[in-house]
Parts: sequence; C-alpha cells; structure tokens
Amino acid sequence: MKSVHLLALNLTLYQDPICPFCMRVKSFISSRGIEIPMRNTVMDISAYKELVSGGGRAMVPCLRIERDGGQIEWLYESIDIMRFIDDVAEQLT
Ligand SMILES: N[C@@H](CCC(=O)N[C@@H](CS)C(=O)NCC(=O)O)C(=O)O
Repeated sequence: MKSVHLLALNLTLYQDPICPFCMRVKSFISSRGIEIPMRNTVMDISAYKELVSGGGRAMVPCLRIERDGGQIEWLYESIDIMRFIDDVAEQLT
C-alpha cells in the first residue's frame, strides 16, 4: 500500500457502505493501491456531523483533503474524487 503522507496529504473518505457511488470510489482507491482512512456517516453520527459542518452537505462520497499547512478542502462528486486519487497515485509512482 502506498502512503499518501509522502505527499504531505491527509485524506479521509466520508462514505456510506451501501452507497453505490462510495463503493465505486472505494474500489478505485484499492485498485490504485492506496490506503485512505474511511468515516462511515451512517453508523457514526460524529462523522456525519463533521461532514455537514465541514463540507456543507450530507452527500457521500466526500473526500476531506488536508494539506501540509492545514488547509482543508471537502471534495464531493465521485468522478472528481477518482480524478484526484488518480493524480495522487501518479505522483506516488
Ligand atoms: N453525483 C454524486 C451522487 C452521490 C449521491 O447521490 N450520494 C447519495 C448516496 S448514494 C447521497 O449522499 N444522498 C444524500 C444527499 O445527497 O444528501 C456522486 O457521483 O458522488
């Protein structure tokens, strides 16, 4: 497994295990050999609250991107998340 910390990125995927968009993103992440911590927004109310207060929407999947220096971005839309992961994977190879 590749560590995204090498890129000074702290990533967390907010997801619901039965959401098809989340499943697609999770399978894409494993196909790229990257490990990203996940937060279940259905089972874990604190994860749900973090998502809504941080990102502004309850929609999943959402990737929380924390960069070196502390800037935080909440990336929605499975296609955009997969694009971002693809870039990360490329930088790690
Ligand atoms: N276009 C979005 C669709 C995501 C989506 O519809 N997620 C559903 C779960 S399967 C959801 O979170 N619905 C609740 C909401 O939008 O607040 C994507 O591709 O990520």
